[in-house]
Amino acid sequence: MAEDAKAKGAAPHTCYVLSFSIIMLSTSLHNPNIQDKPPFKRFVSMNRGINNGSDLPEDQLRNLFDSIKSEPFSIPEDDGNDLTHTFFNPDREGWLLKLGGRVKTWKRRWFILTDNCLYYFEFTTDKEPRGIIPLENLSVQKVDDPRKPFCLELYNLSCRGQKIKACKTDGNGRVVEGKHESYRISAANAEERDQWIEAIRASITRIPFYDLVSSRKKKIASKQ
Ligand code: 4IP
Repeated sequence: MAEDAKAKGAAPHTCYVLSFSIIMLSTSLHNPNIQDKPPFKRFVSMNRGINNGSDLPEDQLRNLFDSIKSEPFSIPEDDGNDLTHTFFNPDREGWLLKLGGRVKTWKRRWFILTDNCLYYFEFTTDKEPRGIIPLENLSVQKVDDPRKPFCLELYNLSCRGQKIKACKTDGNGRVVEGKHESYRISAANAEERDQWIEAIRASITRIPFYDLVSSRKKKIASKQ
């Protein structure tokens, strides 16, 4: 679907952001616990300006919306588990404090670790995550922070100083790229911090699907 956008001339980062809004849409449309299904207009406003400041053609968004509505988005090679079930059987979930990317404010967020991603929500009952951090290529470590105790940090060892690939919803409900060079997160106590680190590490190393995708990407890159 995002490939379709790429074929139609959208920038790579547009496809990336669009992929996240597709995941969010699929979750809201097909999660049986969510009664209030987003209308097409809401999907349009979520994607406002994602194509280098302009909008993607409405008919393209309409096709995506209709297609996701008729069938939930699912990960190929996934053994039948579509994203409808993503949040029902997480590897770990709980409240954590997260430091902002540019503006350094600590926010209490409900984190869900599943499918090699960290999702965070404002409230446990929210239908859409506020942010999604794919853990592929990331590392996690314990870190001392002068402002908060029991911190851990997510970072990209090979690209220190560059932004981590992630997406979030901004104040206007639009999906935008994350602005973090690292994510600093504080747990309630040392035990919880260590359990989160362990769960995140296990998730990073466990999912063969991501290894498959990265080996495919390498193969394609080596052919170019
Ligand atoms: C915001 O600070 C929140 O901390 C955001 O967290 C954070 O986005 C913003 O980072 C930061 O500016 P204020 O609410 O005080 O403005 P949340 O989205 O959980 O509310 P992240 O990317 O951490 O989600 P920047 O990088 O957008 O400034």
